[in-house]
Amino acid sequence: MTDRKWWHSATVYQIYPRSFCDSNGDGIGDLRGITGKLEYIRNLGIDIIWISPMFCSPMDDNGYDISDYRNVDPMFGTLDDMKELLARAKSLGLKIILDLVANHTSDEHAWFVESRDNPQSEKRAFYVWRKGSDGGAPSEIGSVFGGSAWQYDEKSGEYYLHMFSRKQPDLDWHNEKVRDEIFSMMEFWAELGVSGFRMDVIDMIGKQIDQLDFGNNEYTHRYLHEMYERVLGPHDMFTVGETGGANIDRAKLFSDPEREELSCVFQFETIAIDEVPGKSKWALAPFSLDRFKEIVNRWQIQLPGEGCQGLFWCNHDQPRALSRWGTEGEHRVRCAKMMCNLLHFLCGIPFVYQGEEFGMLNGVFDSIEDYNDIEIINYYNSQLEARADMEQVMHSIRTKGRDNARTPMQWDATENAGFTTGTPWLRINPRYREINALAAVNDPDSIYYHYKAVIEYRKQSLTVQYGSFQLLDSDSEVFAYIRENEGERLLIVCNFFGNTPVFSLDESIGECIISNYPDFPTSLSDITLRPYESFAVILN
Ligand code: TEU
Ligand code: CA
Repeated sequence: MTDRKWWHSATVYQIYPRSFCDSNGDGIGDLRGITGKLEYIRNLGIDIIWISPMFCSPMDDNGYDISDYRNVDPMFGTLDDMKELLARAKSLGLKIILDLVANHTSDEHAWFVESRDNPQSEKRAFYVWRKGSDGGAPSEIGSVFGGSAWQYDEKSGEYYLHMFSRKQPDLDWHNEKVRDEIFSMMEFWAELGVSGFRMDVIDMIGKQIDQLDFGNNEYTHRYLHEMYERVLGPHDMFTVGETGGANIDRAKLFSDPEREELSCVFQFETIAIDEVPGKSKWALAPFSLDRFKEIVNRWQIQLPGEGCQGLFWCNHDQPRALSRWGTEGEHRVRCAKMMCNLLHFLCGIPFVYQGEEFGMLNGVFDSIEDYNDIEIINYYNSQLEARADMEQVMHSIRTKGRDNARTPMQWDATENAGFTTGTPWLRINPRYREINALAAVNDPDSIYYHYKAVIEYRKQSLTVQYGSFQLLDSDSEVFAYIRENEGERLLIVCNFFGNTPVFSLDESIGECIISNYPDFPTSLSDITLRPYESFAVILN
């Protein structure tokens, strides 16, 4: 068993501040709004809250373009509001982690302004500037948000690199001064009581752009280890790396405790299931449970011990999993509980994205004007220009667009779902009168209480935290597995769809843990599962 750490029993809750709770009626969520809801999150059994960027930002990418790392954007409040949030969280026993967006800054960050306006300054080398090649960009690298990753600057006649929007210039991590600045900024937040970081596209920091090497290299690991020695280790921080490009071997390099880099990483293999391989996220492919099982199985078997992963169904970049791979229909509640079981009994650190705990669904938007996300808008415009089939484009956006997850949190059945007294910045899901936090808290049979029970179970179960994993060979519509630790064996069975497949195991049931139906099976031999049925039991 790996050395125990304070976060091994934890479940993390992700807050997208813009959409969480608005305290002053301007239609945008803010820090005071969060502070007022900390108790709700604590009651769910959560240990750690990850707050998506609330730093000063021109909001080109909703805060993932930071212009001042050491202050709060006025849209979200003040630094004092943040201190109050941290104090309140501490009194409730909640740890707060922030989003470290340090692959790039905003082009309005003072470093970049100086870098651009004064090519002689030290700040020039904070970013990646290159001369053009014959009449064009230095190379043909594309930005994640479409178009070239190079932006021409009239004044100096050079190009700067931006892997994301043109308002998100990439920092040059090979420059020691850049690393010093970032580490000292992290220290600033550590001293204010922050317990760790979620690290945005952290697998890209070591990139060597002239070699077309995007960061899958020794530099990335060297800089993370340096960060560990300087900040993370001394403060015993919990960290999760967004490492979209990582396979299992790389995930080990990032999260092997002995290497002293990150606590855990997010893998993106599962969320790429419903896209055509090698194409963009917008090229839709059907979900395959077999493929999903294969991926989860591989990661569950190979990673633990030498590494650790953050487990998630949803975040602010992905559509709501319940809409995406589950159901919005009559079995919505059952399905959400099944998906909760599937994920939360796995080995890793589970993450819950705001609203997931009571079954929030994808946003509902009428036309392109209703959307806000830069990735969606850029995609739409590029397709319009390319004279693509716009029906198909809108279908992709409705299915995969990031705004699906960014609609305001549905707190109650009052106007604007209790999110704001003003006009919400993004359209609220029309089903908020039925699907909201208050209704869930008032219903003992709700998704919320199912999550709470599973989260509490994990906290005291070494089998869930550290046990081995064995995928059972079951019907292709069933995801069933066993976790085992020191003689204790947990069986988790998930009927992933609305059909009634048969499940059978030559074992007998000991203690019943949780089910999404009012009863448990009495034996495991040839049981016909009910739609979306899922249970966890201890085997004799
Ligand atoms: O996302 C990184 C990333 O790879 C995304 O481009 C992701 O693939 C995409 O959103 C899927 O649609 C992080 C943040 O989570 C995201 O919100 C930011 O826009 C991005 O970095 C740039 O900071
Ligand atoms: Ca507000």
